[in-house]
Amino acid sequence: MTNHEEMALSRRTFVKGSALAGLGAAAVGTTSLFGCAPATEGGEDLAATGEGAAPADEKIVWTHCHVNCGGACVLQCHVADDEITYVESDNTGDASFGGFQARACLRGRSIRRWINGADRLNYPMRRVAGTKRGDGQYEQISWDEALDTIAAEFKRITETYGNESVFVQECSGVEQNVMMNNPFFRLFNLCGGVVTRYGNYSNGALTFGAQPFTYGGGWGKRSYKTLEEGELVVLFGNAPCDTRMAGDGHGYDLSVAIEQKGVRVICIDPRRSEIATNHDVEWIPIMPGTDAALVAGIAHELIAADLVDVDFLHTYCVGYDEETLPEGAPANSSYYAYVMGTGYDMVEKTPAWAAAITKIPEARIIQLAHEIGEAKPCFIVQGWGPQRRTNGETAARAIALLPQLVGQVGKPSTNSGLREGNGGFELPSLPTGDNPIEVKFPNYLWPEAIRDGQKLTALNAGIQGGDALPAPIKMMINYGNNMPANQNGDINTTTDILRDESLCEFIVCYDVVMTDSANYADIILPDLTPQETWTLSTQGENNDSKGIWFGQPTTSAKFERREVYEVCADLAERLGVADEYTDGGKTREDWCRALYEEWRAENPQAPTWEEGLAMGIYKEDIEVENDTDPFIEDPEANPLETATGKIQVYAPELAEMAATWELPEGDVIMPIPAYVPGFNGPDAATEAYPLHFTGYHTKAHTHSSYANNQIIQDAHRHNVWVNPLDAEERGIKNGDTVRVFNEQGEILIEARVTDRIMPGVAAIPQGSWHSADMNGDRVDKGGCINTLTSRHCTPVAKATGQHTFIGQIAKA
Ligand SMILES: Nc1nc2c(c(=O)[nH]1)N[C@H]1C(S)=C(S)[C@@H](COP(=O)(O)OP(=O)(O)OC[C@H]3O[C@@H](n4cnc5c(=O)[nH]c(N)nc54)[C@H](O)[C@@H]3O)O[C@H]1N2
Ligand SMILES: Nc1nc2c(c(=O)[nH]1)N[C@H]1C(S)=C(S)[C@@H](COP(=O)(O)OP(=O)(O)OC[C@H]3O[C@@H](n4cnc5c(=O)[nH]c(N)nc54)[C@H](O)[C@@H]3O)O[C@H]1N2
Ligand code: SF4
Ligand SMILES: [Mo]
Repeated sequence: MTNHEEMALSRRTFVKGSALAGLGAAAVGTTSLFGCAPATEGGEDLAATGEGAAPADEKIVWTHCHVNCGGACVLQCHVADDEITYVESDNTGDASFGGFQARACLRGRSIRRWINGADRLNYPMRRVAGTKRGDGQYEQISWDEALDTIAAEFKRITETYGNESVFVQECSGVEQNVMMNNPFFRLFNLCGGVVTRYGNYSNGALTFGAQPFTYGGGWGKRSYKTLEEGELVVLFGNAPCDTRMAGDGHGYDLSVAIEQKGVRVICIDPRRSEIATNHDVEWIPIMPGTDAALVAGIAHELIAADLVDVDFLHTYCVGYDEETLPEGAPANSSYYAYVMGTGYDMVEKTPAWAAAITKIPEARIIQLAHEIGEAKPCFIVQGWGPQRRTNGETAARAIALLPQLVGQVGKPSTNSGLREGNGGFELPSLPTGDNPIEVKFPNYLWPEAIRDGQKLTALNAGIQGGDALPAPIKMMINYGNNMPANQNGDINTTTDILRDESLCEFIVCYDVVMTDSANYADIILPDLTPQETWTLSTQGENNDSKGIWFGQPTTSAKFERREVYEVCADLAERLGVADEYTDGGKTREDWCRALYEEWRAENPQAPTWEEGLAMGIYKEDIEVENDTDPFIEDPEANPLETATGKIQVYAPELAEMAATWELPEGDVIMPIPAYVPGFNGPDAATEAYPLHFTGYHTKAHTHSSYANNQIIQDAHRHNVWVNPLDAEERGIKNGDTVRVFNEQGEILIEARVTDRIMPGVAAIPQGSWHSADMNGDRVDKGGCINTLTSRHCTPVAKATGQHTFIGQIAKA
């Protein structure tokens, strides 16, 4: 339920609305239970930032943006009459190369429009009896009734099906809020535990399916702050000016390196991202899902031109050639054999072979091989786009192989071909205690864990800590995530599963806004945002920078909104574990103080909690680490955490999985990073669905968060990118409304006809709010990409392959 028009409220009308709210005068009914923003008065509107003269009683309250964009930017909220009047960001310190300011992007600066928006949840609600999940009929209840119901359902379900049937979703919506490690875990771990997930939507294939078998973890990563004058940077599916937008983020630092250090950047991506548009950066369009083919073609040319660092590969790696294959590997299973045509498929991976698959001209592949082979140092880095595809693991491992081939990893100013590195402070989180239940499932498969339960096994679904899932999911807590009807793959299938109340018997949604996912809950709880309570964050997942932000409540809690730690304390009371849960009566503020002081015991130079609160933010200079890695200095004395202790071009663990796992048709696990197309991959287009798609993360929102701010959406519109050639064939003009459809479903969306996307491929940003009549035609007028994505996951980590799908576009 989005009400975009109502979002553009002026300060004057807003204050009036909240004064009413303060009197507790909100009408109660099934449609007026959320939203505190009256409609715009007289079309008047003010900019998202800064407005008018400051009232006399104004104060500044420091807090930070909390969403999952990798940032965690500083917000200085100007507050008067118990309302945020406008928002500034970090304007302290030095923003030049080496220094940093954690400046918020336009999303963070507009946060009061989210906090005060029409979609805001105000009261606990329950699904109206007799209606189905998805019908969207809710009625207000008291907190007591809501919490009594949740506690009673938890008891009933754990007694009937066991604690293994309770699942708490990931809470990426409140990611940058390090003190409050989802308190539901702390609560339920005191009550017998819950089934847990492994992996994540962000980098599941890379982190769980690729890097453990290559480097034994996230080894060899460095930040852009280590770049040398004029150095070559090659970005694979990494769009730092779209996805690392914080003032101390990778986008800013790479931009500064381009401008101030003359760094040369090549960007390999099916779409021309912001960094390749706004800077002197070369864009090489690539057919999505084919990075491993490009790497093989480059490897062929490196071999032909004698540019391979064979000494490096022989000293530090296993499996590049036959002589370094690990024990037990069959003959001709090395990467060299694969490239030269004596490997498993007996095809030589010439640049011409790669050109046909990647759609990059042969001459450009040859030139790229020379550029990479001759650049010392060279910084090769992938984003998470290539691995968010159905062949994600092999793509991620192939990109990581490139620096190995030229010996540009583990040395100063290089990168391991994984994502770029971060440095900074790390704070402890709210302790969750021990979970007595060891079984875990890959997080992408939660709908299947509801539907198929015990049918999910170690060999067919990557279940860990047991041979199979011991029980289906019967109770689900959705705190701070918008998975059910927005962010998870294949909304139509997922919501069918959720509508069947004989499967998952009880669902709680605990959010700040009325999302479409909330419509699948039995109970909805209204949260405070971190800006309305005590919070604490580090600099976030940014470049090398060090900061701590001390967040205080900007205003009092409005309506009946309540924050999660104390709500879980009330549940703990009902479940008989209150004293253990609160550790003898600690409040959220007490925990923030205690955890901060625990950290300060190791960092005595930092301010005390009270001093920190008075300062709002605390920053330290960082010394960027750029030494040769100990493994490179002495590989025998400092082995990597792989099975062989070396960098694994050939991974014996993957060979073992390939031999024993039950894979769906089309899925392949390879011990070397060979090119395989994957499910619905580059060879899968059909007459009915001739276009390949890619998703991406957009500037206009962080997933679905901020996507209901119409001012920002107007500035950066939600649309499907279509190449002029594909548009012409379909009679589509820029700005037309089009249907995008495939076997999963159909959306309506605006077309953007642009040569920023290669022919044959279309791109849709993820995160737009799903909006469909689910009892009717199910056509999604919100243009949410996950109406079109599939449930097919990656072969190794069983992670999301949501960037891969095929479909068709037609004029609406
Ligand atoms: N503004 C903004 N910032 C965000 C987020 C957001 O929603 N909005 N989300 C945050 C989160 S949680 C995450 S996980 C990260 C996501 O960060 P990423 O996963 O790195 O972002 P994506 O946009 O999915 O992918 C990066 C690029 O890869 C390209 N790409 C897709 N498929 C392929 C392929 O097969 N090969 C190649 N070479 N390129 C490909 C896409 O076109 C895109 O430009 O961003 C974070 N930052
Ligand atoms: N097709 C496709 N799908 C994708 C992706 C993709 O690239 N393509 N990317 C995936 C990735 S990488 C990720 S990380 C996920 C992210 O997906 P989600 O985890 O769902 O992330 P968000 O939509 O940002 O936020 C989740 C919810 O948290 C709520 N929220 C925000 N602040 C608060 C708060 O203070 N308290 C509470 N209780 N709730 C709050 C928001 O309103 C929102 O409903 O999406 C995944 N989905
Ligand atoms: S959305 Fe990300 S970049 Fe923007 S202000 Fe928030 S944390 Fe910073
Ligand atoms: Mo993510």
